[in-house]
Amino acid sequence: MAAFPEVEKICYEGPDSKNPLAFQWYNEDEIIEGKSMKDHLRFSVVYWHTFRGNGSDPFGSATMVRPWEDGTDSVENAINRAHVAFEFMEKLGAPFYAFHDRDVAPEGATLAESNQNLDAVVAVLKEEQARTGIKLLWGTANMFSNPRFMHGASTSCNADVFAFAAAQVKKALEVTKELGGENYVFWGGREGYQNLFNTDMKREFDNLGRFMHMAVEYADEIGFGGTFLIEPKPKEPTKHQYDSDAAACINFLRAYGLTDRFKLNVETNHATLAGHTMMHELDYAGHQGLLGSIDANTGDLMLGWDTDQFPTNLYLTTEIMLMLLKHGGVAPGGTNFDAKVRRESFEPIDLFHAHIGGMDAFARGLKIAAAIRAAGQVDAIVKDRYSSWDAGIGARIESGTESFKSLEAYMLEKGEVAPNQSGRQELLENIINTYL
Ligand code: XLS
Ligand code: NI
Ligand code: NI
Repeated sequence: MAAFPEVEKICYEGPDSKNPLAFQWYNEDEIIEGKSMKDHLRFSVVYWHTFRGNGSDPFGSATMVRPWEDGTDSVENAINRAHVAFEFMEKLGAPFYAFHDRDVAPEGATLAESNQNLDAVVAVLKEEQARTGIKLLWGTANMFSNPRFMHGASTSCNADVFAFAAAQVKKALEVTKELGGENYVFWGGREGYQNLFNTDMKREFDNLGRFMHMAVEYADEIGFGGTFLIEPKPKEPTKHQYDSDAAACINFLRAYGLTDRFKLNVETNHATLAGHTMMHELDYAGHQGLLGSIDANTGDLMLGWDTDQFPTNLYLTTEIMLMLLKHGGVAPGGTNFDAKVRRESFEPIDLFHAHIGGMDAFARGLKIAAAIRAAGQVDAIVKDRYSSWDAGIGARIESGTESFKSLEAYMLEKGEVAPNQSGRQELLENIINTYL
């Protein structure tokens, strides 16, 4: 029985369409900068928010109406839900999805039972992937919900918890490989601290590094060749999370010798929680060659927490797409909607409205970004701004032939610097607005 009987396959109808169950901008075969929109964007649906989110918040209980749920935490219910998930993704036309181990299958009383439950559902996911052609963007292990992870997973003060986490990631890697997952994500939800008086930070970092090396070792052993991704987030649920932003993650990867196997999965709401823009985080990860994938969502200016709203702001999606195009695209990562419908949007149809809006906002951002790049106005202003480095003293400094001594001699002779030029910020902002 169909879970969404009133919804047909969502199609592209163009900007003039008034049909809320159609795309106005996402035209998957349209070619932009030599590549289809589908390949540029690589949209992915998340299992946790979309199929497990129940609308509860710290102040109130579940609101979501999900008629296919039987109210139990059984494997049978999980299998039925997997069919619903694929019906949804197929109708939406999303080429990828992502999940945590505990999203798709119930945790059992023991690790062995949890693994068995997972295997039962993974068999169904595999069939559904084969039936629909939908692929796994990434797998991950939930090492933050169960109370055993109260002090962290690989950074726990309890060595047994490290061992449990290792066993859980081992299984999650096997499952990700079995399903042809293209990446594997670590979001260190509780890898951080609440208080430094009780924390041996150095030991926790060393154990985090050790854990990541074990993951790489095991991936090699089973032949999982996907990219490992660390997802930066500064806080929530911990007060300070070790993977706080792109720069902190990259420093960790360098310090522990992991940059050849790891990249970053950058999320908008996490960037803003860290006091950065998404554009900043993408440019930072990108210029370090470590931009792996994005979690597409947005926060709320009035709420200082991870609200994980669907992205609809064209200015934001334009900035993101400018960065993705600049840094060579997002593949083998994707645009993963780590976003949830509001608890007041409790009907199943709202899941379609949310994803259609997010996909259209990104498709439009892609077109706008490509138009800005094609016109070349912005690039020309940036190029001109740095032109002092293209010849003369700038070129000599960059080629490595100058020193403090030679620069002193140059400046003593010249007496004062060449006059500065305007940064043209307002002009650039005006130019961007002409494309929106
Ligand atoms: C939570 C994170 C999480 C990761 C996957 O804030 O965004 O959903 O994406 O563990
Ligand atoms: Ni998040
Ligand atoms: Ni995320």
